[in-house]
Amino acid sequence: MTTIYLVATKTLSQPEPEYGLYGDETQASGNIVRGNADSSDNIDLSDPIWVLNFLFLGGAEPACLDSADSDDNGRVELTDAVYLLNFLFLGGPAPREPFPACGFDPTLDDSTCDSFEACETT
Ligand SMILES: [Ca+2]
Ligand SMILES: [Ca+2]
Repeated sequence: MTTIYLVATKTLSQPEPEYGLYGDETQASGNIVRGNADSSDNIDLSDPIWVLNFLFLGGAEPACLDSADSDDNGRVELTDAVYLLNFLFLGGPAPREPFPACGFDPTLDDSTCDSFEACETT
């Protein structure tokens, strides 16, 4: 019997904070990496699984819905998990900005972001 392991990890860079971009109008969107739904050190299979667990299995809500909203349409839904899987394993498009480095969500929408530990510098 042959066992096939599928592993995909994309390590995120952690740039120096860009002071001056932290205007009041962007504070609400937080400093995030899109697609890193579980706010870990990287984007990997655990992120779409986190989204699916939240949506369908009663798992914990991501502290930062903006990071889980891979396609930046303002909602966290099945398509965001599919989007990530397509990116990780099928060469699909990368998550919308901010990605792959920490940054502010340029889109005003209903997604919220209470905290995103992976981009906290202190
Ligand atoms: Ca992650
Ligand atoms: Ca979405």
